[in-house]
Amino acid sequence: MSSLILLLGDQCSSSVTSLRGVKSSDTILMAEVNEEATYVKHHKKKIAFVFSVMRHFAAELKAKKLKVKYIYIDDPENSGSITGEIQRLLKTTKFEQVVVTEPGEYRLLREIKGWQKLFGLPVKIMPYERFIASHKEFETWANNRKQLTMEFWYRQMRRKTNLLMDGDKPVGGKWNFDKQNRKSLKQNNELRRPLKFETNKITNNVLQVVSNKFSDHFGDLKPFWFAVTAKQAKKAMEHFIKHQLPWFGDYQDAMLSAEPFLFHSVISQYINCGLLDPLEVCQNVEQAFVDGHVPLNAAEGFIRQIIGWREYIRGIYWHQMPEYAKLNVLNATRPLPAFYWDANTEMKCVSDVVNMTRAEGYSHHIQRLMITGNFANLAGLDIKSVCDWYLAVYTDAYEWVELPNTLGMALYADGGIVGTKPYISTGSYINRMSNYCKQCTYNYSKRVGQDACPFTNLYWYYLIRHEERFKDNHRMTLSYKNLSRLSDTEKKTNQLTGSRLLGQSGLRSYGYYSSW
Ligand code: FAD
Ligand code: DLZ
Ligand code: SF4
Repeated sequence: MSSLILLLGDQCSSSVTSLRGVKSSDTILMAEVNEEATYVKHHKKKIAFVFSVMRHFAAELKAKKLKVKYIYIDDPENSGSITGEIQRLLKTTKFEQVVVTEPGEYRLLREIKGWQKLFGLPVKIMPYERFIASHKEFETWANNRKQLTMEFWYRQMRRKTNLLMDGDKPVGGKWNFDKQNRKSLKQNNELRRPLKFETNKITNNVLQVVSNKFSDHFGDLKPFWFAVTAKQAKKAMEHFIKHQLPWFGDYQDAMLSAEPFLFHSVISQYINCGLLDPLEVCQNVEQAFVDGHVPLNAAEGFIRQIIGWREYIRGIYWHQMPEYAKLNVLNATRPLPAFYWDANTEMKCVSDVVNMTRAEGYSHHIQRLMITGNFANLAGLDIKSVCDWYLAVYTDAYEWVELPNTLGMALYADGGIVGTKPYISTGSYINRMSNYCKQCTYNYSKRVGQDACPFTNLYWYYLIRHEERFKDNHRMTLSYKNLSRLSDTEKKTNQLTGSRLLGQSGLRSYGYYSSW
């Protein structure tokens, strides 16, 4: 007898565990379903990307003479859910067992755990092995410590992978070269862009169906230029290593108006859906350093993002779920303003990031963290709405990676599990790292008054209203020392300006500072 192997949209890799030992008598089920495309209303480009990757991968499996049952989103019989599609197949074909590699999201794992009973068949859940560390390895590391500091996890991963190691010492004598990685960019620096691909017939069909079926979702569908096969994704990675990686470290935190990509790799969507292997990417980056093509600060900085941050974030998700998703230690409840969708705000930094997010389903890390995330945290926006926004709008977003980054890193709603202090800043930081402020009606250096910058103003009120929680945090000593210089009258004026600014941000009707 044979197995029904379910392959999810973010498992499009021939090394995925559920395909190990696949027999010609097995059936591989791949299904485009409404439930996965709409549990948050994903960006049109993300749906098109996932469907196109799925269709291309199904074709590769068929070319290997494997039996693939592929369900299209516009199939009139489509039940709309993964569970429904398995049930439909079980009605017509007998299988000995269902095999699936563990999914990346808790909600789906919970559903899968109910299948054995529902289908009356053994369900084998295989581990997802395209990470460097297993769940057990992270658990063991996390259970032994009070503070889950990424830097220490990263060192463990460096030792494990032997990347940029010289025996048991880090190459260059230091684990981390981040201090060199904070340069700002001028508009006239020569910028390299990610490798773009022409669409083929398969992708054009997907674009048509997504345009018809998901027209009310956020985001522009075209131009669509993503890699949709492992071969193309490899080319995109090689292009990045050759043309952008040498400057990745230097300009990692820089932001430029209308320039979403700068020297970033734009490969997270490829890694997350299975087209690229994270360890192989890092090995290629290390080789570029060994060959003298890229400096150490760039290679180390990039490798840290993947074997450090990416692995750490995934570890935190599975270590903390399901309680993690409900955390809201700062009681942030203000509704998400409309400008997160329509970019209609005077804040140039925010409108620029929302516009590029709409156009590309992408913005880079510092834009996610220090623009849209920073504002959400400072303004006390509702945690779930903000997390759902991030999950919907980025082509690389899956809950395992989106949630700890948003709820934990950007919003501090987990009370310091991911970050020991909130990632907040005034407009001065944004001005230093970008060219947004020069084009803005607000003045980044002004805390109060007619042209006060919302970031600069709200930063101080954030310190005031969360004083009890943060005043003894040694990483915030300087901020609280500065706050102590403000008189009560100055604090009051700060609040009045803040009320007006929140009003301009579309938040006035939800209450003034006094309601915090
Ligand atoms: P680069 O800047 O070129 O970095 C290289 C790679 O490192 C990325 O491709 C990615 O695989 C990895 N990486 C870097 N930082 C992180 C991180 N903090 N967590 C996990 N991986 C990381 N990343 C996602 O993949 N999906 C998400 O849904 C997501 N949501 C985020 C939400 C917020 C609020 C924040 C602050 C960050 C989020 N990130 C997310 C992390 C990071 O912003 C993206 O991985 C990165 O911007 C992707 O662009 P890139 O491929 O050009 O990355
Ligand atoms: C993201 C996504 C989308 C948009 N559509 C599908 C789909 O139709 N079928 C499918 O198998 N997977 C899809 N995915 C990826 C899943 O949402 C992903 O597997 C889960 O979120 C677990 O990470
Ligand atoms: Fe953003 Fe303030 Fe700068 Fe305007 S002045 S771009 S709102 S940081």
